[in-house]
Amino acid sequence: MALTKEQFITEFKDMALRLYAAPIEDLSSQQLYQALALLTRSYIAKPWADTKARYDEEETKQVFYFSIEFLPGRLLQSNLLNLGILDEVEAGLKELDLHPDKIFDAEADPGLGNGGLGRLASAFMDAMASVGMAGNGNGIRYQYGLFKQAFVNGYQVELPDDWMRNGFPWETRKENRAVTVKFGGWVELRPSRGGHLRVIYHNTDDVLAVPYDVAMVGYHNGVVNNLRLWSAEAPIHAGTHFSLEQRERINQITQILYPDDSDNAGKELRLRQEYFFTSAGIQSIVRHYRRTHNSMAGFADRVAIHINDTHPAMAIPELMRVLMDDEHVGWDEAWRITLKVMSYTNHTLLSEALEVWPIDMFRGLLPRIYQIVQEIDRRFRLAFVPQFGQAMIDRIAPLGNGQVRMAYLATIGSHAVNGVAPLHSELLKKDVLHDLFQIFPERFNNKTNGITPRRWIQIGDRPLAHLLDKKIGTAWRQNPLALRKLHDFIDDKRFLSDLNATKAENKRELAKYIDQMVHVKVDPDAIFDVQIKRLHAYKRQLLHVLGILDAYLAIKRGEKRPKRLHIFGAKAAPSYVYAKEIIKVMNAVANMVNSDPEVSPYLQVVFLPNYGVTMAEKIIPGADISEQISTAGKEASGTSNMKLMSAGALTLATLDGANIEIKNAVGDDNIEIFGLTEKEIAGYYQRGDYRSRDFYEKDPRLHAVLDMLVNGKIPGIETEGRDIYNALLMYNDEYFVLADFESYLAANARVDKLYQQPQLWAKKVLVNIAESGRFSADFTVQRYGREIWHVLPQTPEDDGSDTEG
Ligand code: GPQ
Repeated sequence: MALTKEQFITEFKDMALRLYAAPIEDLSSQQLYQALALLTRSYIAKPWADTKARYDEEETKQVFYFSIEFLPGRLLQSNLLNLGILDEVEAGLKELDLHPDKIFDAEADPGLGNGGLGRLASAFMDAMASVGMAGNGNGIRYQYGLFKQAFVNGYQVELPDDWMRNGFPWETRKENRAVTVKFGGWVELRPSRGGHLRVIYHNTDDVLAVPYDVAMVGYHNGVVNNLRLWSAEAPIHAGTHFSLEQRERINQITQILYPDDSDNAGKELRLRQEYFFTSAGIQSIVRHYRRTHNSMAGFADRVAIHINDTHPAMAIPELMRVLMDDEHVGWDEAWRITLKVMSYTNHTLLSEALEVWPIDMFRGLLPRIYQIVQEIDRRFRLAFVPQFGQAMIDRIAPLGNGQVRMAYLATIGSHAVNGVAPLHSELLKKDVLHDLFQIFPERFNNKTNGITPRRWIQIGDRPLAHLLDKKIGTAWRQNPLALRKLHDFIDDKRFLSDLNATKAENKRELAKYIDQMVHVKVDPDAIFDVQIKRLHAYKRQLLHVLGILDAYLAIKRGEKRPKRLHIFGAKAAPSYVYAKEIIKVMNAVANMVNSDPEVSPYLQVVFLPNYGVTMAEKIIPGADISEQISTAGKEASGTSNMKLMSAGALTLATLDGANIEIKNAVGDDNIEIFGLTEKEIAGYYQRGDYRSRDFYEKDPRLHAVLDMLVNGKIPGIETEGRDIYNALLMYNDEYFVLADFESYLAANARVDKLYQQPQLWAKKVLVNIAESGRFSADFTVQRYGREIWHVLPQTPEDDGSDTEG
């Protein structure tokens, strides 16, 4: 859109006055933010309405991305950027003597997700709008987002995230689009005159699902898509009254986000949440379709529904229910439509994350849905037992062991199933969904994850963005593959030193931020070594900590090393005891290292509390090293690996998830790989001959480091140190930390050496940035659009996906 600085100033002052009856000089940063957000929203309104009208008019096939998590990050800057008015607005604010950053910092970060899965959903929303795809989100409007993390005496403490305290200016309540979701009760099936069944519900608990829509603004293209978040409210029936307790129970459904990342706790409220937003989404999609069509026959040509992991897998039986019970479509036709509409992404191989629900709970809460799942199960068995045998079908039918098995249901009810990086997609076929792959090989495919460079470079890393503009022009902002032009300058010494200078500037900024956050003065000349992700045993923050302890001991012995600053950000699920013990140890190690005057000139450690999208924007630009050190075969993809690469950090990694794609993209010389491969680890499992203690006994450095966990050298970790020591030595180190220790240290030594050669280092930085464009989510959603959702022509353009399996 077009907006001059002068226009903006007038309109902004005007908006502030209308809202607060005061001149801008009298307003707080929060008030200025609200005024600016509402003004921005007013710019979005027209293209938002126009986009919707156009989709309806042109009968565009629409994608609905169902996800129990979304992590959009702050929206003000990104909306201004995508509208194309960020520069004008910032210039205007400055002319008014206001500080844009202070205003941007007043925005709450909607933490409606845990980690990678939720962030991916939001990256896809941004990408779909930006490539002009008709893509809608469907999720939950949690009143409280992911807990805020604080450290008290080094222990994680969880505080409520009251993110809507000041309201959420980006949402629009659409009470005219509310639908009713039914729970519990019992179901009566009665044959009716038309020959179809009439389904009568008795004694149900009804919940009103009210949608709140959030605009998803496309980059410089006038497209504005919709993210629909559902909130639970008591229905308004004439003659029905709800007690406070009943209202409380209803409100609970959308009150809190479950804080478990990759873990299924089997709680009934969670099942309620899943059905709530899934049913609301399906009902509203069908209702909208039926406003302009007399039958459901063409539904699958207009609608694609994608389920982000299995949390929304009830979309399959729910769509069947609506098609049969409300629209009177017969089973076979309903199943044909459902299969064509539905597709599913799996995000993990970890068995504890695969959702299963006890049949009793499921049936009690969703009697009609359970009936339909039973029928899916019956027909599946009928169709495939003859060819594949009872034993195999028993293993993979939707119902078994007294449970509803959501990953199997999702695979059986979708026309496409994908993993999120080639290794992950291969392992799905080999292990977790092996039997289903035998039956439906054509459904399985890979779609490597992606990120949005608009947020991570254009907004998050302005110094780099400007340097790139100067050197290769601005085409990369529209098409990140244009970053490959950087290769032309691999021997341009001036440019290489500019790259280093830009990183140095970012590191000084990050050092200031660290000082503000945790009051530690860090040396901006150190190597900034970053590990930012959820705390989980398989991600092996512990391996990183053991590496730090080894460096500590070496420095104590008098060894000189290039200075390193280790930066951590990580939340642990509140119920995940082992992860929280690791957090305590990380904080204790940080304290010990930073307060030791012999050590701190060479080594510093900071653990920034409350890591999230907004903090990531501050950390990533200042990173020299990206630690991606999961046990091979455990990290489905990872996405912080892609973000850090695009900021020019060198990846220190195992051959896991999308690290392998990064290696293929940059070449072996521009990444540091170490550790066991997935095959080698599978070999240990098969033979059953992994003995962690052997590594402890053979390697004196490892021995010394592990002993530190229990010999009192690290103050305050008596219990935690002992538990971790035992997990590694008495319980045989489930995640192969000890097996990878030596090669991890060797890789770190190579990094130290490389960093001594600034020009060589800068070349590696250059190659990483140059090759990061292929990981843009724009390309990822286009591949989904062509190959799964069928909303784009089949002909692939050059999207950089030359390494994809
Ligand atoms: N992931 Cl199953 C989550 O963030 N939460 C989950 O519940 C599950 C997976 C992650 C996964 O661990 C990462 O490797 C992926 O990069 C990410 O999903 C997005 O696919």
